[in-house]
Amino acid sequence: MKTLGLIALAGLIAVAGPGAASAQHAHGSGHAAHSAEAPASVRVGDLELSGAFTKAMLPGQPVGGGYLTIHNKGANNDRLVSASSPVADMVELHEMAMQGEVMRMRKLNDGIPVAAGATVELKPGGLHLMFMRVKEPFKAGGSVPLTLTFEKAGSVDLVLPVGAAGPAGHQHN
Ligand SMILES: [Cu+2]
Repeated sequence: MKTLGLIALAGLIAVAGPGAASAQHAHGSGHAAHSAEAPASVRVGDLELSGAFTKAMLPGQPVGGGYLTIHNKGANNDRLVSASSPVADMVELHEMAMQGEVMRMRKLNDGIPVAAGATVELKPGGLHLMFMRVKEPFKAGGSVPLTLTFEKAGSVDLVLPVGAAGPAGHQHN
């Protein structure tokens, strides 16, 4: 059930040229202090994807997180159903939440709903993409290709800039 990027290839990809990132989105998201280059926003169907980034990985760290904001500008509910990348064996959809005093993550087998009109933020400490069994650790200043597949909007290709490694907050279990 992969419709790899065909829709996106039809011209929906906003290539991230310098300055292509306009000020369409200025989320005041308090603590996500990453300093990667300003990401462009990408449109697929009714969805606008912006602020995508990942972080540098420490040597020996097998997994990496991916983050972005998804805004559904349409009248229909949609859902992020899967993600993939050539740099990882697989990319899972995860959620982090406090369980008592422990921050735990779990895999979201039913995907991530993006209701009509809603904005869903994948960010450190919350919903995120998890690159599993990454072949080569992400390095700051690099970039990571990613394909997202939505139930209705279809598939779209993104390139995530790699920011500096964050404080080690992301534990996998
Ligand atoms: Cu995770």
